[in-house]
Order: sequence, then structure tokens, then C-alpha cells
Amino acid sequence: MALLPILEYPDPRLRKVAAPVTAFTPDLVRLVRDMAETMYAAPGVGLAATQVDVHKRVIVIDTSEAKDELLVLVNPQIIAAEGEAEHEEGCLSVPGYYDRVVRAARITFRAHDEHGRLYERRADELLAVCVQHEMDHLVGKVFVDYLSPLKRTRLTAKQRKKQRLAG
Ligand code: K1U
Ligand code: ZN
Repeated sequence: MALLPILEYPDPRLRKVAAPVTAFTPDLVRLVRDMAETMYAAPGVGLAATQVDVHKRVIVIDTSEAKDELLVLVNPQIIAAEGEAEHEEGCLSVPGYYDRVVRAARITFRAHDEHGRLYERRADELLAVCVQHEMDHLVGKVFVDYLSPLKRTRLTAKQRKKQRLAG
């Protein structure tokens, strides 16, 4: 297994749109294992392939307390959404920054696991937030896109300065 480098906002590669997975191969199983290891090590509760510069529709999530309920979402689709709820969000691609975002309160999503098995699940609370946040990554969207232009401009300048200083 391997820890994968996570792209940091405003890296333009975070804006790429991921392609659907067309084959369930040992390479896909390896990618999912590496993404899970990277997410647990970060630590985070989710990770989209886009964040590790792999532009395929693959997500890993584990919102359990014990970190023993890994969810793998390949080619995910939200098939129903209801209500609105505001939650504090973070992002491994924007380390140290948290802000509130309004999203659907409850969703039903459909996805394949890494072996190609199709499943459907209802989600609310943190899992619903996390699925929507990670699915945004797959279409090149970052949670800071929901912030006011002023907040986003300040954050972008801060991140650019941090990256310049880091060389
Ligand atoms: O997409 C990502 O960068 C992962 C992100 C997922 C997420 C968290 C909270 C709300 C929406 C989406 C994170 O995991 S940020 C880190 C984090 O929130 C966390 C880390 C350790 C324990 C619990 C939470
Ligand atoms: Zn994120």
C-alpha cells in the first residue's frame, strides 16, 4: 500500500472532471486501498480520486467513530435529495480551513464498490455531507466555491502565499 500526495487548493488539477470507471480491475482495487490508507493517515473522513490527481469517479469515505466502516463509491450517483442543512466542512485539499456550507439534508445514492457490486444507500448528517462534498470534487468543485467572493479571494491569496513560502 502507499500514501498518495494530496493536491492543495488552488492547484488547477483540482478543477479537472473525472471520467467514469469502465473496468473493475486489480489496478482499481489497488487505487482504492491506497486512497483509504491516505484518508486514514491524513486523517480525514473522505477522499476523492481527484485529490490524489487520479481523474476517475472513485471516492472513499469512513465517517464511523472506530474507523472500521470503509465505504467505496465508484461511479456514484445521487438519485434522491431532500431538505437543506448547514454543516461545518473541512477539506484535506484546504488544510486548516473550515466553514459552513448548505447542502441537501438527506440523500439516496447509488454506487459500485471496487469489485463492481452495485449498491444503494440512504444518508443523512455527516455521511450525506461527505458524499456531496466528495462528489463535487469529481466534477472539479471545491467546497470553498460555496463561500462569498471576499472569503474565497482571501483564502486563495493565503494559500498561494503558503505554497510560495514552502517553495
Ligand atoms: O474531501 C476531503 O478533503 C475530506 C474531508 C471530508 C469532509 C469532512 C467534513 C465535512 C465535509 C467533508 C475531510 O475529511 S476534512 C477532515 C475532517 O473533517 C476530519 C478529520 C478527522 C476526523 C474527523 C473529521
Ligand atoms: Zn475535500
